[in-house]
Amino acid sequence: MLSPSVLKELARIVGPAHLLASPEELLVYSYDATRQQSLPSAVARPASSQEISKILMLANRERFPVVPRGAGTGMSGGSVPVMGGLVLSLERMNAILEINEEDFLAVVEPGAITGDLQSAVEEKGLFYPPDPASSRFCTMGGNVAECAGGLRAVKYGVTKDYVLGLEVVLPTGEIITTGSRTVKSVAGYDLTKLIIGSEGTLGVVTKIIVKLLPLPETVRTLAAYFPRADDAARAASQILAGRIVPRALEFVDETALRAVEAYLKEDLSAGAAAMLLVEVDGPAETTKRESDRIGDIMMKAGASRVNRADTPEERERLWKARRSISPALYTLKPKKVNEDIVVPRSKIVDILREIGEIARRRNLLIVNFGHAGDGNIHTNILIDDAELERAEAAVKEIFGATLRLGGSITGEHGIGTAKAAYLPMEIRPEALTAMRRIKQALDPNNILNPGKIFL
Ligand code: 2HG
Ligand code: ZN
Repeated sequence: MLSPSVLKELARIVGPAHLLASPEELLVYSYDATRQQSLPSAVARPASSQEISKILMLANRERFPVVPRGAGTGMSGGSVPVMGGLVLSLERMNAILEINEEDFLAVVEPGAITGDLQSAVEEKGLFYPPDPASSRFCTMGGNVAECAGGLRAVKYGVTKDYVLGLEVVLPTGEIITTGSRTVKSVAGYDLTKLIIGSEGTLGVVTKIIVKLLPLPETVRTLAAYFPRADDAARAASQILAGRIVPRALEFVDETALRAVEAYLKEDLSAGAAAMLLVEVDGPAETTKRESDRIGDIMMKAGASRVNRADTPEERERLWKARRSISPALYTLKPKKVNEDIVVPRSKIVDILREIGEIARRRNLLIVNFGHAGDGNIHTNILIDDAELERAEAAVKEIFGATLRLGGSITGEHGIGTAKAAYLPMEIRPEALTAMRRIKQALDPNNILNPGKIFL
């Protein structure tokens, strides 16, 4: 609980209109896409890094938790105020401050919607490649906090590969800048990379400088439908083994296909057991040659049909379907336990086979889809409340198999609260201690997003 005097002081800092405390408002800021829920005592909507600095100094003096929040689309509980306290919503700091065509960079505030940045730079012939499936709703600050990956990581990498520098308010209230506006900089420790993916536990990001690329000349999209899921997974590996790097290479299994078809009331796949959605970009001759080769590989691997999405409308239809899988799966069962394991790309067939065995043995509905091109599979266990214990045992087995194959338990959604219990499966005690020491050094009173990452 925040005392009346603290609430008064917070209202003075952000202005009374931007300090929310009614039950309805608190509810809106109490959950993320995990649907885990915990009510804060109040929500502040600051307009500047100076206001955030004052809030964090107050939090250290009065010892209350502060939980930074973007759009609440996170999938590991990162923005859920599990220990109550104050939610710090960055929604008002949403400006695209600069698009610099000479230096190929953009500067944004954390509340800017990722899709808005993509569109704004594309209008100028530039390209911001990271593309989370939720790009129309998620924020750049959230993307930095979790190091979001998304649909184009197979060719272009993830959020951390595009952030040149940051402005950050440290947990103790100091405002710092990290990195630079240059392509290169090795001055001191790389605090930019330390903050990216730290899930709002080491600082509040208030400005982000991102690198841009020229917008690719052409894009070609193919959708292939397979009667056997195994063949689709093998085709994904064969495309990469053929020395082609598509900008997207997505796998969708049968349950995910049926779920999204029902959700959108559309027949996409005529009953296929799996779909691959592949996209290449670059000069016209290259994309023509590559998409022809990819089409051949998929047919030889057992596809019954390969559709080329020639018009922007057809492309849009396919990507809308892909982006709708996650929301569609929420409609199948009361609980969606979603994972984002990542394995070396050569091991996709193996991990899918192991997950299939776990699903059969434990009698669970497990759906697989996602970024096969970079080995990042969204394994969703869809359950009723009564199946929770079995699902948790299955998660442990899936993580075990993932790590045995040389993978990682989270490719893009982060640890948050959802995977905190499993982090020691991947990270050795000595490394966990080093991480805790960093947290302790920057946040001695543990006020910034407590209860996350570490149990
Ligand atoms: C996606 O790629 C998101 O669609 C969500 O990362 C994944 O719901 C999921 O499991
Ligand atoms: Zn994803």
